[in-house]
Amino acid sequence: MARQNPNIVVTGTPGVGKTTHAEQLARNLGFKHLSVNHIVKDEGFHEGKDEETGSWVVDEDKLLDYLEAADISSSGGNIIDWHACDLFPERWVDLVIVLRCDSTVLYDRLSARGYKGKKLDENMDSEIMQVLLDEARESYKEEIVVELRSDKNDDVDGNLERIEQWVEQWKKDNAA
Ligand code: DAT
Repeated sequence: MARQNPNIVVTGTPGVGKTTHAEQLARNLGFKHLSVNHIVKDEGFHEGKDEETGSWVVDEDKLLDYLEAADISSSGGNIIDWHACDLFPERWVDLVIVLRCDSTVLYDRLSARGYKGKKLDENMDSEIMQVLLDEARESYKEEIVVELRSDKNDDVDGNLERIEQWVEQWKKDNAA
């Protein structure tokens, strides 16, 4: 059966505002917020932390099995929040939001979070080189990938409004 609500991936470099957007979107829309970071940690879908970067080494097969079992594809109404997106099958995904942030703003956010050294440098490079945007464009159809700015609080309000309007339209277009 076709899903009644769209599934939305919110992606971008750490610190761009994925959690901020995903939490509010889920609340406003009555959707489920799937924080992949939390799932990986809580369910132990990792092989420890990378020594140099301090990031989890994720067991993607276990993660995908878990999401598959959660019936994402047919249930709909999920906001999947992660700093990667290429592993989610296209058939699960209706919209991919790639959040972008000015590099000086991101530097301050990541420093405030305690990132330093290689972990800080790698994430800064990733944002400057638009790695996540390219990954999203390579993995999904062009028309479902949307790049949004997340520098200021006002950006969040505008982005939420825009995404919520898109959801309304999706529901009209996909009404049974
Ligand atoms: P992510 O989940 O992508 O790692 P986050 O939502 O935890 O990012 O945000 C990181 C920090 O930046 C957090 O303190 C909230 C703040 N922030 C995020 N988006 C913002 C925005 N558009 N304007 C101002 N602050 C923002």
